Amino acid sequence: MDDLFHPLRVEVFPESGLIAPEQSTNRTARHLSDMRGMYQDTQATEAMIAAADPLLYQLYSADIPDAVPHLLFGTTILYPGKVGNEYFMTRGHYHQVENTAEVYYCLRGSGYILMERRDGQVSAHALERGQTVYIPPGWAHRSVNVGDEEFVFFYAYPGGAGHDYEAFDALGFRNLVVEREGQPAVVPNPRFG
Ligand code: PAN
Ligand code: ZN
Repeated sequence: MDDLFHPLRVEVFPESGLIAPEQSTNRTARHLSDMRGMYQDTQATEAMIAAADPLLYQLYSADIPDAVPHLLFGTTILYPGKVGNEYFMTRGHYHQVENTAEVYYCLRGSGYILMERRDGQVSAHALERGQTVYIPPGWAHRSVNVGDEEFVFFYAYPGGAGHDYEAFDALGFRNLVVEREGQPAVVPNPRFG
């Protein structure tokens, strides 16, 4: 029963993104093989999967009921690297309950948060330690690590929001973050023609 849930305090380590105690958290790991077809360079994707199938990111979530009226929170640790010229990134999603927002607070490293709406509006914000992005309701979001160390951020969003990943199966996000002359650049996704 949700109303039997007790107040909880955990420790969030900003360098590692780990949350203690371990029994109060859940961990999810995503490898490149979980993201087939999401990077433009499918040859590089397959070669990297065959060689080592790198771990792209991990997600720690506090063990809180995923239901209204709770607030879910945790950390994402996105490792540095690229597939072809595209930086390591999360899958990205809309919340299934569109009327739900989210906050990301950067603890370490540097990245980009790509956002877009179903009507085609797009947004891209660089995010560094100490900076926060607000993801309004209705905006899909994907994070990208453009640095050479882990990109770590704390997130919080309403319980029961759910995740819609399928919206990006066909074409991906409208913007990509690629390396151009040694610098990150936000460019239009050519799959949108
Ligand atoms: C975050 C993301 C997390 C991983 O907790 O779920 O960064 O990204 P994907 O879920 O897109 O793989 C969040 O936005 N939750 O709603
Ligand atoms: Zn989200």
